[in-house]
Amino acid sequence: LLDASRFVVFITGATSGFGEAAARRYAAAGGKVIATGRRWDRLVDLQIDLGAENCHIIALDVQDRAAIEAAIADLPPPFAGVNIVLANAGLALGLQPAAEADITDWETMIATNITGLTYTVRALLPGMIKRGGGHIVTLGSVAGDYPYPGGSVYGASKAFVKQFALNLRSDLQGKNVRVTNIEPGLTETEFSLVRFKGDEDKAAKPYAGTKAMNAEDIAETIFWSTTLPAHVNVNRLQVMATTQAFGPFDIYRE
Ligand code: NDP
Ligand code: 8X3
Repeated sequence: LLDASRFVVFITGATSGFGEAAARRYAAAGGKVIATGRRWDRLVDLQIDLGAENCHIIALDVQDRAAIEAAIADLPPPFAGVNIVLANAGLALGLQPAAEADITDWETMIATNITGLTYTVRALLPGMIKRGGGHIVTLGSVAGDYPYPGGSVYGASKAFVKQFALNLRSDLQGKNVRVTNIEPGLTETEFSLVRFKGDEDKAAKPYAGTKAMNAEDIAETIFWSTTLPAHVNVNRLQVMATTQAFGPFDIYRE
């Protein structure tokens, strides 16, 4: 396995859920973490927990390409040699049928999950190649593999992430840069609270009476995929709670 104390990990969406849990996991293994997100207070708390020598924080909205590029150009020496990118920042908004969905929700999901993710990867890739290699981990979803009612743009954005990750592998042939798309199912984070815009009752329903995965489960999966020997590349990894499986096709009847 690779020595995680040599990892320098750039994480988008480190203020909550998978991104925060991954920051803690990598730091616990001796890696250096660049934690980013919009909520500065949370980044400060994370840095206090992990120590400034292990965790560099940057307030960043992934929709802002200039801010991403500036942040990456300005990384202090111990954090400048990024060799793992965790392109994780993302969200679902709403669960209405397509014809009733809020178009601005669609715009935000596209701007974050698709455009922001491509900005992040594009900005970090040349340096990583120049330094001799690394690993890009993208956060897809089972929603990018299987359709579900109300999942229109969210699921499509995650299908984009999956195909983007696979296409990256083609372009990175011979460059020593691995690419992994992690595709989780039901996981209890702030994801549902964001999807239902702060409505705690609605947000709790997907997890009620069942055992979902938690952020640490996915952080461990991410971490594991990056510690595998350098000649091994996990292309895609679908991870579900044991309690989550598949339903029948929906047949319309008169
Ligand atoms: P959380 O809501 O707990 O965390 C989302 C993170 O994304 C936050 O840190 C948030 O930070 C960040 N984020 C959102 N918008 C932006 C933005 N414009 N710029 C920068 N950061 C942003 O959710 P999860 O941890 O569950 O989700 C992480 C990823 O995993 C997402 O891409 C999600 O789609 C995906 N996923 C989640 C699943 C689940 O069931 N939980 C399952 C499959 C995939 P801040 O608001 O501070 O900017
Ligand atoms: C998050 C999982 O099923 O709510 O990507 O879309 S789901």
